[in-house]
Amino acid sequence: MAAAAPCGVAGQCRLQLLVLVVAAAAGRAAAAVRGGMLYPRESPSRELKELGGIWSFRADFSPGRDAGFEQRWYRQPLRQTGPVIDMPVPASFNDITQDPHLENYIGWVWYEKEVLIPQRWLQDDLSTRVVLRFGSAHYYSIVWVNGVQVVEHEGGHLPFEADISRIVQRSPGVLCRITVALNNTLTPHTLPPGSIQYMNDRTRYPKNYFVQNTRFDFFNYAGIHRPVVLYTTPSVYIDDITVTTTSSESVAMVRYQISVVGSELYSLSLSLRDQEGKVVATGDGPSGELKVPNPNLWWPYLMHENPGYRYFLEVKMQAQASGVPQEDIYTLPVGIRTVHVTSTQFLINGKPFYFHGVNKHEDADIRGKGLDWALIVKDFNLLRWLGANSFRTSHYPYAEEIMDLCDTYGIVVIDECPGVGIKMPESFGNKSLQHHLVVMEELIRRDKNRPSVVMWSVANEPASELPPAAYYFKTLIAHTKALDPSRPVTFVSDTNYAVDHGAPYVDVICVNSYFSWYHDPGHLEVIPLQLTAQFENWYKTYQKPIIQSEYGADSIPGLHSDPPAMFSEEYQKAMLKEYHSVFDKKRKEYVIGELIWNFADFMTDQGTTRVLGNKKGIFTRQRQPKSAAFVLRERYWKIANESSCVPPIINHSAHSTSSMGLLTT
Ligand code: BDP
Repeated sequence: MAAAAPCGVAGQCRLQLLVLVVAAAAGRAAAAVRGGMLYPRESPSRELKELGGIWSFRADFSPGRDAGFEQRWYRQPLRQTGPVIDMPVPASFNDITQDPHLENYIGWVWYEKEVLIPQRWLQDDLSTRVVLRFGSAHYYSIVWVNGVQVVEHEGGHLPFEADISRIVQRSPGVLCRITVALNNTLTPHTLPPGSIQYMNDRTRYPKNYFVQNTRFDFFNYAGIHRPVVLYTTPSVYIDDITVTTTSSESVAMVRYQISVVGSELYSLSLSLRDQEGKVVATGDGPSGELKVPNPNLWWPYLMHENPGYRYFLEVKMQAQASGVPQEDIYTLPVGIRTVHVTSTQFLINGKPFYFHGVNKHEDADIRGKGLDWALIVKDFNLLRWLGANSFRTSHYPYAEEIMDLCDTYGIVVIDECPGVGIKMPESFGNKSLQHHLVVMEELIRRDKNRPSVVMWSVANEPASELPPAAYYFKTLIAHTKALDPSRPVTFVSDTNYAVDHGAPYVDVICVNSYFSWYHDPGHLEVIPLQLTAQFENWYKTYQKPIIQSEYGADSIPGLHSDPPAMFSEEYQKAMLKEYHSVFDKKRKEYVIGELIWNFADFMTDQGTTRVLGNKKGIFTRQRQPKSAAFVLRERYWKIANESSCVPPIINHSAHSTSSMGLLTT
């Protein structure tokens, strides 16, 4: 990815100007995360205002990319410091205009929105708390409200927020100006890592030319990617809720822990309602257990006729703040389910679960990685059409709105953090590790209560053959387990089983392989031998269950060749069939899942192996099926039918959308 020159001085200086802010901030961010990050939900005590739509936008093309800071663009409306363009939120900014410089821009961009705060939020002096929350922004964000800095956050893909009550209460009735400065520069210590390379050979590159190098295979889209909201709570409020569940046949226990901020003097009462609204258990106090007789368990899609069953835990807090009574109510959906791993199986509610699913990306035309409801619902319809019961959030946490639908539909998730492309030795040092620990804290804080999340993945294809990977993964996985003892932990490896320093610490072996594609291209006949050896070697070494976490082949839709040749639809299908025959043998033993790479074609950096992106999708980027989608559909429904514990859940009657409707009710 190339960009305009950042400054007219020596290379080292330019590097500092662009990268230092992010690098310094990365160092600062290495503290444990504090407080909760409950998804903003309306309740009798909480209001919500969405700030999506058109924001003002400017990319800072100044030589050092630092004009915005030098001229303090946050102190006045953005339009007063230079030209602005309209920018949709949520969306990546890269593909919105026709300007290739913006598409490939690296450095600081500025967003701004002016909002009117409802008068009633400001009336009763500080008893209403006003919070500004970003679902995610990529990569490094600094936010000001009315020119006052309110929050700084490192990392895309995860939410952050700021209490802005005091600032907005200072000037009731006037527009409140939200300014965001966002930097997409990646360093060896960010997640994902990257590096800026200056091209100093003046015979080959223009003055001040630089590129950003990454070691991952998707376009580094940037922007405000997820919803921005303002929400209220009382000044004494429910800050966090943690729920874990256990169950036997006839009774389940829902263990809870609640934190309240703003006062020491409060009372808490809880009621757990079923889907009919009937109260099935009650409790009180900041921690305890709720006993649920004859529970409806949360089951994965296709494992039960009523998958994704969720109860609703209503938490009510009452307190006095400066003599004024305060009440806060938050309702958390709760799925009751257990997860266990044995040396050969993955058990959900005590029953063997086989992952037949996909790897995805948040990626689409125009909006890049921006949240898009139409796309989200379409993707869930395709997943269920396919008979997929699971996916991995390759290679970063997905939007909370997506995770909600996984909980609702019973789509099982391997929740991956943005630890992708960790290849440079310096990315295994302490600085990177500290940041990685914080990112896991943020991810677990966000997703810990989600029944769909059955395993954490701390990384994808790191250079785990490097000796420092041993300490790195030992520490990272131990930290993750300490934060959440209820879920297994993995990372996804493409390293040889004999030299992988991280594998000893995982609960499940997740392995990627591209036999007949990156290895022995064109030779489908090698797959059975090589894949069998892959499984046997890993199992012999670790006696842990194995998921084939990626396998795939690019195909250009409409390109045909018989006998199958690479990039044709026939080749993608033939590759699938070869892999499947081995899976079918090994799933009787210890292989517990298969996740195709990839659900849909997606955008990448330009390169000689990419044709407008990665084409390993079984759907196109526009979500039309390639031939391989039908092969996989046939297979997934067959597996589901074989292993289903309840007979008539599957109507396998091909293509009608109405049959799909029946399946999901
Ligand atoms: C795997 C990576 C994935 C790539 C895929 C590919 O995990 O991100 O997109 O290869 O090359 O190694 O298609």
